[in-house]
Amino acid sequence: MRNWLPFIFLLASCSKPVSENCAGSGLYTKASFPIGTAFNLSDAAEHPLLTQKFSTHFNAFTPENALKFSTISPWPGVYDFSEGDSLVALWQDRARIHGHTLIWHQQLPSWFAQYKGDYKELLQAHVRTVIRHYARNIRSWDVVNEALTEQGELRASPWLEQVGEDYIYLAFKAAQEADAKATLFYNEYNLALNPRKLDAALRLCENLRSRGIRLSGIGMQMHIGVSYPSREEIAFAVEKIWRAGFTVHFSELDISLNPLGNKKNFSEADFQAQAAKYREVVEVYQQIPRDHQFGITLWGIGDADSWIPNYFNRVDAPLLFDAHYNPKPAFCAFQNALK
Ligand code: 9MR
Repeated sequence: MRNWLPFIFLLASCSKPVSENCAGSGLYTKASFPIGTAFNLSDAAEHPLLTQKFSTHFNAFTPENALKFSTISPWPGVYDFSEGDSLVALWQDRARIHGHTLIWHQQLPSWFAQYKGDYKELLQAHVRTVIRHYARNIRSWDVVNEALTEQGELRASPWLEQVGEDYIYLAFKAAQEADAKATLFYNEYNLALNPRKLDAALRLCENLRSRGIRLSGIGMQMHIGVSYPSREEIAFAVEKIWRAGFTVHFSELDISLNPLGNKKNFSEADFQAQAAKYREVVEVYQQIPRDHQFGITLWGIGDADSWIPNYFNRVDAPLLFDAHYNPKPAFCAFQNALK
C-alpha cells in the first residue's frame, strides 16, 4: 500500500483543477478594447442582478432581439422601436451600442412571406429606416447576418429568393447611404471551425469592397465549444481576417459545455476546461493589432439567460456567470487573460 501512496497523491493532484483567483472589478476596465454583451429588455426588467453585472463589467451592448425585423415591424411599413429605444436610453451613456441585425433569414415578420410589394424596395427601406432611426445612438451595424452555408455558398434565404444574389450588396449600399459614417459589419458563425466558410466570407466581403462598399469588419460569432475549434484554428481565422484589412468583432461569444447534448450536469473539471478555453479566446483576440480590434461581445451574462438551452433543448452553461450571476471559473480566466 505504501508504494501506491505517491501514485495516488499524484493522481489526485493531476485531476484536481486549479482555481484561479480574480478581482470583482470591472472586466472592461482591464481591457484595451470594448467588452460587450447582449440581452433583451425583459431580461433587464426581470433580473436586477443582470443589470448590476452589466454596469460593473461591460462597456458595450448588443440588443439581442430588440432590433430584429420581426420585433420592430408588426405590419409592412410600420415600425415600433419601443424596445430598442428603451434599451438605448438605458445604456447609451455608458456603453457603445452595436446594432444587430438588419438583414437575416431568421426572425422575419410574420407578414413577410405574403408581402405583395417589391422585396428589393422593402429591403432598402428597412435598412434605411432602422439605421436612420438610430443614427445618433448606434454607430455600428451587423448589416447582413449568416448569408453563407457551410459549403461556402449563398444560403437559401427568403431575401435571396425574393431579391436575388445582389441582396447583400443592396443592403450594404442602403446602409452606407443612410449613414455615411456608420461602421458596417458582415456577421457569421463557424468561421474559425470551417476554413471553407471563412474563405467564402472573405471573398464576399472583398467583393463588396471592390464594388465600393465601405465594409469595416467581420463579426465572428464564436458560438463555440470547450474542445472546438482549436486555438490554432481560431488564430488562423482571425489572422486571415485582419490581414485582409477587416476589423474583427467576436460578436456573440459563448462556450458550450454540452454541444452533443449528452450531459445532464457538469463537473468542476468541465468548468475548468471552459475557463481554459475562454482564456485561449481572449489571448488569441489580443494578438490582433489594436486598430483591427472592435471588441469581444459575450452572448449573455448569466447561464440562465443563454439562448442555447431553449434553442437546442439541452442543459448548458456557456457564459461567464452562473444562473445566480455568480462569477464562474470562466470569469476569472477571462479577466486574468486581459492585459
Ligand atoms: O439569442 C437569440 C435568441 O433569443 C433568439 O431566439 C434566436 C432566434 O434565432 O436568435 C438568437 O440570437 C442569434 C443571433 O441573433 C444571430 N446569431 C445566432 C444567435 C443564436 O441563435
